Amino acid sequence: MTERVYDWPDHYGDFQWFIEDRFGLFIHWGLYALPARHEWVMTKEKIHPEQYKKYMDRFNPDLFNAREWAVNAKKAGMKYAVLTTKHHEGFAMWDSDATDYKVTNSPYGKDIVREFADAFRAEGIKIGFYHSLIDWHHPEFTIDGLHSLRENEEEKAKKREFDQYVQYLHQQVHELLTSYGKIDYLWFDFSYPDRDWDWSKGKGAKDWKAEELEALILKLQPHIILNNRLDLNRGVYTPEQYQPKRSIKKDGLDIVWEACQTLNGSWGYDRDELHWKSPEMVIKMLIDTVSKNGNLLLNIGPTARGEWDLKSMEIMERISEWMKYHESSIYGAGESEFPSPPDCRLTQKDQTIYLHIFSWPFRTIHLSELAGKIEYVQFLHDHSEVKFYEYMESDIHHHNVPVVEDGEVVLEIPVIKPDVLVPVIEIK
Ligand code: H79
Repeated sequence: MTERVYDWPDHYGDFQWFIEDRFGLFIHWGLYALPARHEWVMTKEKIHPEQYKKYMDRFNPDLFNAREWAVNAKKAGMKYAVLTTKHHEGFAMWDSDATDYKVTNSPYGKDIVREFADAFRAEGIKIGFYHSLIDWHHPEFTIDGLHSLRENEEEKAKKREFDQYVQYLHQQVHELLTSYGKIDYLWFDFSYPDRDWDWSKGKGAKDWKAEELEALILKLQPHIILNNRLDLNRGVYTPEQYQPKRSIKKDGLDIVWEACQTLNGSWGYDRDELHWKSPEMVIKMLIDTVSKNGNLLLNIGPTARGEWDLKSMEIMERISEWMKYHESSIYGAGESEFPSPPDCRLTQKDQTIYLHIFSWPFRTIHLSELAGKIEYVQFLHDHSEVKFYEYMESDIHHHNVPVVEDGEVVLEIPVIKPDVLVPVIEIK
């Protein structure tokens, strides 16, 4: 594979495991699982923190089994998992000393972050924490254009000491990085400084005291990986519900990046959401991401009883089936140095190329720039041989008009598409 040099701060930890693993599980779980209509419900419906508390009083996921989640994630080939320790609603999913607004004060009573970290670590899955910078519950979080739930005159007029919130934010991060063992990835969400957003006033690195926070984090967990949402122009670039057109570079260096994607458009469990992606589409998104040298962080929003709903489970099962046969085209693989044929995606690992066929063509696939370089070709799912040619019989019969161009290799594929969601051909 082409040697890559990455844009990555010297003082940050090792990201090699991250670009090797490629596939992670995002879990959005919090009080918003109870209203079950999008994790932004508090702001969308302008629910005052006092009213929203009714969900904390009823939070009791009786069917939650962290080990089951971890086993499912592992089966689907996910190598790391990122749990919402606190979303914008402000509710702590662990036994935080900084607040009473926490899971251990709900009827459930147990520390979910601990159950998550222990169970996933036991399955060999790396541990990531999502933590919201935004907080709709904390009384000193000043109102700006994004936080419309408090946009009545009385709430706006209240004097707030944002510094107190920032101290709280730093304290909670300190707790998370000192009470749950080795944390591999910290995922902040999100900055919205004035220059980028249409909201009346934003918040960015200065507001969060991000430099200070980052220094604290790296002192506590020197190897940790950070995403880029502290507004410091470093860390893992995390496009949201968007597949970039190609691999991403900065000053000629590759960027470490990760697409975060939902199964149905909502991050939190959303009972009535209809925009479900098909299993095939989700698998194609994973492939597309790796072919552009990125990771995929795929989200599930568990229910208020602590389960993954049937539709999510069905997609996860189809991913598991696919990954069982095709994981070698994902792990450790990245963008190929060769051009992809139409309706396909290439990934590459050292000298091996993986051809992912998104739309099944009739009989042949033409590969550019590979003549003389190929020794053996096979399908991944059954290791059946794929014959290849660097010229065609028809070259001779058809008036000497060449149908294979210089440097091209022609793969002879079956008329019938193999019975896997996305067939992959391994080219050595
Ligand atoms: O945690 C997930 C989201 O809740 C959070 N980031 C992911 C990982 C996030 N969601 N949206 N945003 C960040 C950007 C803001 C989008 C908005 Fe809207 C558009 C806010 C108001 C309009 C989406 C649609 C949320 C409410 C309505």
